[in-house]
Amino acid sequence: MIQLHGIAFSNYYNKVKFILLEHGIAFEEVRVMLPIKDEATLARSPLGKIPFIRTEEGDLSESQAIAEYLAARFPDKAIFPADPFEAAKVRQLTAVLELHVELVARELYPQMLGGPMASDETKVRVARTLTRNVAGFKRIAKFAPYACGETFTFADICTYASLPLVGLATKNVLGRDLLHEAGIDWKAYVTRIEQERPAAQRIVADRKAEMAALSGAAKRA
Ligand SMILES: N[C@@H](CCC(=O)N[C@@H](CS)C(=O)NCC(=O)O)C(=O)O
Repeated sequence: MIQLHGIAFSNYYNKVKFILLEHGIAFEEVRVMLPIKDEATLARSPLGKIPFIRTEEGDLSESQAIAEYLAARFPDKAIFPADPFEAAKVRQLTAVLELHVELVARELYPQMLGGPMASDETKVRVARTLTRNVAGFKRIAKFAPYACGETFTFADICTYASLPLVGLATKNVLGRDLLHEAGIDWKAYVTRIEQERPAAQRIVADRKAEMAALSGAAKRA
């Protein structure tokens, strides 16, 4: 059985978990905390990042590589649309979101999570880049009501996993929700996905349980 390694508050971990749950692919979770420093785990995830999976054939990291592997291994699950152009548009939206929006906002996460404050220079640079890139994302994200249109697709799994962090981080660290300012009602989108997808409900419940466990452990320390 596929083992999913990582922790339930990671957006990329939850992206892969969402795929597995949504498509009824059997898996088990193995909790791996960050930071990853031991060589044995680094041999399995070369940059020390979660998620990574263990398969019968070996280990695999990088959530998009994992998604592509699952799609190829379980073709009957239709993880991507059958139409080549539609599938490519789903991948395009995901790449724009993850590489040009989420990865840029990621510079704000340390401060949001109670770590080091972002410098003024970082805040200005992130705000400028994100403003441009969120506008680009908005040009292709339809929210009608799903990310790529009328049908729930893989793009929604990625958008659900990553978009809220961008809204929260920009609001928390920059004092401005750059998604909201761009006209993206990400909270309504998240509510819709959680209302209708049992996989999303499980992800929220597991994330809350993990946060509660971590905050309990921090108080006891
Ligand atoms: N491109 C990677 C990103 C994964 C990633 O950045 N994971 C974070 C947690 S959300 C992580 O492991 N951070 C620890 C680190 O970078 O050292 C993927 O898609 O899997």
